[in-house]
Amino acid sequence: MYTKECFKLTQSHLWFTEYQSENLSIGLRIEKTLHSEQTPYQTLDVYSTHQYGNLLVLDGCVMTTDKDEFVYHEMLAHVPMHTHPNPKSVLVVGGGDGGIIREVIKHPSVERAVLAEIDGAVVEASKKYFPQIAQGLSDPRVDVQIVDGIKYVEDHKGEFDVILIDSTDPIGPAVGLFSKTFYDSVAEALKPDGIMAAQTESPFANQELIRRVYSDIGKTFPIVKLYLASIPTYPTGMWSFTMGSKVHRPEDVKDVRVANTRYYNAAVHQACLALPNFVKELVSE
Ligand code: SPD
Repeated sequence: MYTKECFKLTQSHLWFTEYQSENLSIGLRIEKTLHSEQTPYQTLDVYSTHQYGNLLVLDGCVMTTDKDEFVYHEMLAHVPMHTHPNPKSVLVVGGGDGGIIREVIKHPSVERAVLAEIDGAVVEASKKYFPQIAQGLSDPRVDVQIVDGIKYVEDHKGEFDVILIDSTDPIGPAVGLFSKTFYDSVAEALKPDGIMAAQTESPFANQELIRRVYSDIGKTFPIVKLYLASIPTYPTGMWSFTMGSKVHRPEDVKDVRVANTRYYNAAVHQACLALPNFVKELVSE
């Protein structure tokens, strides 16, 4: 509840603010700065916060927090991973914190999970400050490649059952990960019944991007689906993911194959595909 005490805190304490537009920002009160560096690709900051545990920030944008990371990582991974009947070979593009990899290797069918992350500093910071997120990176099935994900995808044709794109926001180094050219090469890197999914920002804040990405993925894949989850520390709290599939349909999933999840379950799998009318309008041709 907002009280006079809260107001005093806003005036006299240390806050991290993500400026999401000229009219909107989100703030988290900081205990202390744990790490700050300029990597070859972006600024990287780690803070400890009062409300959400440790917070990873890239180029001024919230990437993940200890307290709500499970929603994003489970939803980007498990909806497409369950849509595929037997995912053995998986590629994660971006996602250097390791959260998506942690979820992918919960699937017993997975024999090989490659992480293609451009910025090794994200991997190192995650191992140090987010050990519960990075824990899967040392699994013997996981191959961590510090490479340009776009190039990696171009160079590996027909190899993967599932490709997950855990990008930063569509500015700077991530712009190419939201392009039709990239989705075409993702389709080529997938096997004949492969599936891709990407994080595609907020239906309140990024409508043009969602429209374009949905249409581009729909031109490349016969099946395209947008689905939603609630992520408190991301702009507006309502977040979208877009899946492209060559054969399998997310609606046809009957069983959940992983038990240790905090957000995802069989009912959430179906429910996340149900779109509010204003989101439906965004993706209707
Ligand atoms: N504005 C938030 C966009 C988040 C994208 N990726 C987050 C990385 C977490 N693994």
